[in-house]
Amino acid sequence: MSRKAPSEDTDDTRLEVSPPKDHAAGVPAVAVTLGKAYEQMGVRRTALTLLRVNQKNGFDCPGCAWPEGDHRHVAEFCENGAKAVAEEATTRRVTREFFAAHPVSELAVRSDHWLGQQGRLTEPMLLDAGSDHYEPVSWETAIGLLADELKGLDSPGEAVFYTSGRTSNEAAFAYQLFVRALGTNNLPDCSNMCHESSGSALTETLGVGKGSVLLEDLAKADLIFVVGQNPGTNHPRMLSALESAKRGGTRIVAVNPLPEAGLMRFKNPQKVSGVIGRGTALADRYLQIRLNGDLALFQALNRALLETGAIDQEFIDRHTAGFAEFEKHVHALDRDDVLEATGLTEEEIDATVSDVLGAERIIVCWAMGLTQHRNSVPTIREVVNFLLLRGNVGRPGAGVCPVRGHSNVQGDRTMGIYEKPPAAFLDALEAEFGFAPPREHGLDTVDTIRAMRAGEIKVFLGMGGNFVRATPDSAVTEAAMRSCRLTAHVSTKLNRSHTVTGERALILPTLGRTERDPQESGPQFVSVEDSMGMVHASRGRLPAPAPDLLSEVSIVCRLALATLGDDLGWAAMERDYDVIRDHVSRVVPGFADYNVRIRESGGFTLPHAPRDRREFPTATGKANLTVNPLKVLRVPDGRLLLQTVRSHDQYNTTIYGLDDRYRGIKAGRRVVFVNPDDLAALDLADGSMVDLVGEWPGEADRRAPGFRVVSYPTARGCAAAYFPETNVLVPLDSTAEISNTPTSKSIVIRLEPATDADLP
Ligand SMILES: Nc1nc2c(c(=O)[nH]1)N[C@H]1C(S)=C(S)[C@@H](COP(=O)(O)OP(=O)(O)OC[C@H]3O[C@@H](n4cnc5c(=O)[nH]c(N)nc54)[C@H](O)[C@@H]3O)O[C@H]1N2
Ligand SMILES: Nc1nc2c(c(=O)[nH]1)N[C@H]1C(S)=C(S)[C@@H](COP(=O)(O)OP(=O)(O)OC[C@H]3O[C@@H](n4cnc5c(=O)[nH]c(N)nc54)[C@H](O)[C@@H]3O)O[C@H]1N2
Ligand SMILES: [Mo]
Repeated sequence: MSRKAPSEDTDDTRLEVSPPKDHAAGVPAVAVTLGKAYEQMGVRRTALTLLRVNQKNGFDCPGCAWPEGDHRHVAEFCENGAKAVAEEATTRRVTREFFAAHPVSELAVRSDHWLGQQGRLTEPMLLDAGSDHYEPVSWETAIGLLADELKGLDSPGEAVFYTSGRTSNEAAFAYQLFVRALGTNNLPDCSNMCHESSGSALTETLGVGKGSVLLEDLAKADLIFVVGQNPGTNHPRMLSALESAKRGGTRIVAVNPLPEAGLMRFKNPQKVSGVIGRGTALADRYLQIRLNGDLALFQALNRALLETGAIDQEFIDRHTAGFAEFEKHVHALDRDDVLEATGLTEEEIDATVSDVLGAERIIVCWAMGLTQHRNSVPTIREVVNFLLLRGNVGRPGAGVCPVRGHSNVQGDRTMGIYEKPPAAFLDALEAEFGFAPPREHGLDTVDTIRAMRAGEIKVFLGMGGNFVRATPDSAVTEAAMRSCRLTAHVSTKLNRSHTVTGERALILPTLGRTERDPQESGPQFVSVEDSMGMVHASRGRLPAPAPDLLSEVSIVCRLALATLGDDLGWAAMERDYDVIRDHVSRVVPGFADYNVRIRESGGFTLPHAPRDRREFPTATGKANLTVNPLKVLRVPDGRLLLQTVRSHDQYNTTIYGLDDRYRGIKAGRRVVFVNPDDLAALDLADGSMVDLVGEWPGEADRRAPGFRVVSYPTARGCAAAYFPETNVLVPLDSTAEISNTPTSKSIVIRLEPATDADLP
């Protein structure tokens, strides 16, 4: 029954490069969607599955966290959402025979693409000490073994519990409860590598670490900034929202070193006009900023607003703190520094000021282009300053819009997946469950790797995700992971983290979003929170891909029971997820009557004090204007600043295919995009083969070998290449101030002639 997976890794010798596209979506996107889906699922299953994505009675798309509107199209899916679904609903299977045929030493050298293409994991597997093969074990054995390791620790802090952002609210709540009942806050998550900088900046300045706009606000805005984000690939449904906003007269400013196709022009595949017309020109203004130039840009806009007096003084007086210091600092901003940092001209900045002056209501959207730099937190604080100056927080059509990545990464945080839980959350947990949760902060993602490297971590458990591949400094991280006694992963698909293991390793296969989840009390559903604080139910319809799979909730509850006994009622939580939701309703603010409201069509919106009432639960009780010194990031002569991005054919470390259609790349991933003037200055030809060599003071160079140079219209001095192949170049200690997020978007590199172009 299995559709055949590719038998060999595709190498990059067939790589084709053509000019980048100037628009996104439209007919090719639909064709690609259906093609990918048929390839993985066949025709009948494709129809059954894709028609259920994001429908009110269906499952939440595992693609991204962009919200669903009220008027859903029959097929509210996008090309990349469909790829995410097809990847999960594939009919290919990884069985015990597969593991018997493929030793771990062989799997370890396969590509990420090949590993992911083998299909769904079907039964628990154990890699015993000294063995080169995973072997099947019963759930009881697997969970018992993990529980015994946890019980045998000298202290619970010797274990870490990672979460990726697909985990449902119910599973996440049970998971963090288990971890805290065990006695640690070691709950690193993918957010630490993603929007942590947004959370840090927004909590400090507005009092809530989440976005302050709802979907309907986009259409009400006069001006929307899309900064450091590639929605055509990573949040395609956002393009429909931007398109309809534009039809209502909203202007859009795109700020990006790359002229991303989706930002420039969009053909809506859900509309006839999108299929036959030229589509909508999205960005009214495109600012080709240098990497890391955003703090300078927003500070320059702020200075212009102060100078022209075009600020909302009443809002500032009533609702903000820190204006005097902020004003003084911004007046001293050096114009030359701004031009150097941004790479923009005075005219471009002045024209953007005019856009701002002409706009009553403004929204700023952003993603990884703002969050993964050393100064990301100050940069996002400056964006908040910009919005506060004209009272653009807490009224319709205005606000902050960090566009979240994983489909439930925001919900996981709300449920308590956080290594630095606020005291109020722990108090509520204590009141509900009657144990004293640990108060000491736990380890985030980067600190987890450091602790592993220091030999302080014995057990690693991953709730989804692909820890060794998503994290920075691959060589360092892999060695760190191997120092553990036991590494275990709750996963749907095979990935690199199953091959870089501790002394022993477990694979705990689990159900996905798209699948039915029957428990003793009947069929269960789960719930998720999108990027705009909407909570809604998700019901899978497909049968389990194998008889032996457990849900994430079941795995957590059984592990907790085996480790801690049943004082907290794990068996009841597993039997009926309503029991978990009842606990949540008493612990997490905004979830009163969870079980009733989650059953209402479309779910419910969580409260957000700044958005709803212009109340700011910060240390000062007001929205904080902040002082953010500009330090121009100067790269030494002959070096480039590299950003690591997603292609159109991947979901983080999951590689769907080897094309990046909008950027003109076919059949290969080892490419580095460089501005033609930089190529000339470096005396390098388009198409030549190079190694990317990373430089970090005081440490040996890091090398990613064998990349093809692609002459590309990116900003001067800046390069781009895909992750995870380039994670080897991101130094573990190169992290953002305050948020500790790896600086995946600013890495100093030089290009050297390839040492061995045949390397992987
Ligand atoms: N299909 C698909 N969808 C996804 C994902 C996926 O991998 N595939 N991943 C999901 C996840 S977890 C996340 S977090 C999101 C990620 O969504 P994005 O943030 O859109 O993803 P990236 O590919 O990292 O793109 C970063 C963008 O920021 C720009 N940029 C980089 N540095 C700077 C800078 O200094 N300034 C400015 N102004 N721009 C900059 C880059 O040119 C690029 O356009 O997408 C989510 N959705
Ligand atoms: N250089 C560089 N590194 C980066 C980034 C970057 O821009 N540049 N981006 C960072 C960002 S924004 C993020 S969010 C992280 C992502 O880090 P992760 O979330 O750790 O990585 P993913 O690739 O999304 O994880 C994919 C795996 O999740 C498992 N999985 C999929 N669905 C489910 C499910 O429903 N349940 C369970 N239990 N498992 C499931 C599958 O086994 C799959 O192999 O990577 C970060 N790393
Ligand atoms: Mo992310």
